[in-house]
Amino acid sequence: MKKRIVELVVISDVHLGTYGCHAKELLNYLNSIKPKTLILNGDIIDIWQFRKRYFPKSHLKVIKKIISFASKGTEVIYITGNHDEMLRKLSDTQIGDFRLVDKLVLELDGKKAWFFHGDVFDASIQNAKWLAKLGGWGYDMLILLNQLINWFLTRMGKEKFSLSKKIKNSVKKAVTYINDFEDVAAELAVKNSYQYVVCGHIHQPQMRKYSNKNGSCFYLNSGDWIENLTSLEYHNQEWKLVYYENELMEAFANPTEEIENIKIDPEGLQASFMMNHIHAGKLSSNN
Ligand SMILES: [Mn+2]
Repeated sequence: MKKRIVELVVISDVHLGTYGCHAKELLNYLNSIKPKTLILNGDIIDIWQFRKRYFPKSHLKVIKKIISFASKGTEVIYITGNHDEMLRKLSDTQIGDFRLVDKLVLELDGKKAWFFHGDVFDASIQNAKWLAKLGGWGYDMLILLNQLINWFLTRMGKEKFSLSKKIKNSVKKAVTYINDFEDVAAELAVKNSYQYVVCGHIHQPQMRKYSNKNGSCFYLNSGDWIENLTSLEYHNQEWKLVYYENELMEAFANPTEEIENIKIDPEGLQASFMMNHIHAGKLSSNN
């Protein structure tokens, strides 16, 4: 099976370590591509909700796959999000082909592209509180409940449905918030003369042109791997919003692939984050 070579791939909001995360599908997708640069635009590992009882093998495999990309010549850039904000204390670290940053500007065929997660707008956009908990405990439980409902629905021969999408679409506030988020990001990009602004955070895949009296830009959002299963790909001077397609990508699954040789123990991972905080002398009193 031939892997697709892609210049630049952006994924965000994977939320590894939560029930809603579609790690298997993400792994199939990652196995189907060969990116020159991979941008992880925030909320990849959900450190907020980290619990040692839930971190399945498939989630570890995603981490292993990312490490394997970095060791085989893919430039991997991890941009921090709010669910992995603990990593912000380690920002601007570089280990080989792996880089950790809070934001990033790249030049793509003479055009400036601005990448950041997007939670920076939470304080300034009205109604943000409503969705600020996106990926939080309640949301994860909602996804779990939804999986249960869908299990029954499928058994009864009925179609699946998405509880959270239904809630999001019916709550006007949520729709307004998404529009506001997109406009605020795009407006800021125009102001700073960026041609592309690429965010995550709101779990709403998007690719659209924005214009105001000062100019225009393209607003892009890589979506998430909880509900939408999407990524952004830039290749041959063109952006594409890619939706996961099981028929196309599950052929890349590698069931014999073993992860035994890589030791990531969630407890140890958490401990090492703590150690880093202590070493940096930045452990705040409230966590
Ligand atoms: Mn986020």
